[in-house]
Amino acid sequence: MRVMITGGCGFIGSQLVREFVSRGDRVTVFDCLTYSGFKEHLDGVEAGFFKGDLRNTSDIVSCFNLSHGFDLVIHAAAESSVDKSIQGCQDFITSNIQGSVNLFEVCLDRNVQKIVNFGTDEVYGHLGTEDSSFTEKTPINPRNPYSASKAGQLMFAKAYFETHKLPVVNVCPSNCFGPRQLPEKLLPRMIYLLSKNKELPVYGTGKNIREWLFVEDVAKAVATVAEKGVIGETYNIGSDNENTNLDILTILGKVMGVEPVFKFIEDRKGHDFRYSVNFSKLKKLGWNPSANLEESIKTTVEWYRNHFEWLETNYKKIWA
Ligand code: TDX
Repeated sequence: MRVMITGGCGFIGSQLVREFVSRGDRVTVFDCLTYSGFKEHLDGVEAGFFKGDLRNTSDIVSCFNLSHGFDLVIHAAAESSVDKSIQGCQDFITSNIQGSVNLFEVCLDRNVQKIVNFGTDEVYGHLGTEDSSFTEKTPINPRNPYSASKAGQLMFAKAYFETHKLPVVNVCPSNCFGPRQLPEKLLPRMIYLLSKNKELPVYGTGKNIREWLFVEDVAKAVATVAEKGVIGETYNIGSDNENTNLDILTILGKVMGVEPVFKFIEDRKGHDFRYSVNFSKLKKLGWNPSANLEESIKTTVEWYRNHFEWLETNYKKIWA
């Protein structure tokens, strides 16, 4: 199959590229190499590359022309940092909403068979400790600029499916972690600081809960959805590994052999308390998460130890 993966030089995107290449697909990466895109994430991977920006429809059209079209498009490109979106959200609106709509238009025009569109669990808002997990029927209720932009993207996908019969299937994964994630996110940031024996800046009380999902499981879930997902539907992707931030950092410290020292700092504005996803709909397609939490954190730490220069350079750029 001819597969286009947007954001294929990013953290999740590059894992998707490895997954689909290993399945024998002909993959073309479309990426505009912002601060979160790295061509070296694809070293040794047999995939085509097109440098383009989803905000320019002409770039998307050129990519389609060069590759003589695509059967499947996986749309993983996104501005994805909640903290960054709180500082300013113009890029989130132009990339996640306008860029996605541009892509949908070209997919319609060029008769793509299927599009897997990335949402996120946080489009559903947040939960209290006792609430039941988000299902695909939970109303969309974003609470920060990033999740509002992803909710917009999801809404447009749904509207294009209803109005134009866009063959789109949506996925909403929980918090992903693994090799190649930028240290703007919790785990790689803390891997860096623990390596340097520094205190860990924890927002608020550290009692916020996330459902931790290994990136290799996400890629396999997307492959399942690409193959069997029903057009027009949304599938949550989760792991059942719910942990408070303090608990996940304690596990991380144990894996790294360092006792974490927490420094409780000012809370994130509008900090979502808990994300938890019910992914029984995806299980019915035959996918189950297979990663063991501690083992996959070990694999992740190992990768960062072997790529410490990359981690340090990006840590300094992001948290300067
Ligand atoms: O330095 C930190 N200290 C801290 O306490 C950072 C970076 C984070 N945190 C907390 C905030 C959250 O409760 O850790 C938790 C995880 O934070 P992030 O890694 O920023 O992720 P989150 O805000 O949960 O959003 C993520 O999950 C859904 C991703 O950023 C999104 O891209 C994804 O869609």
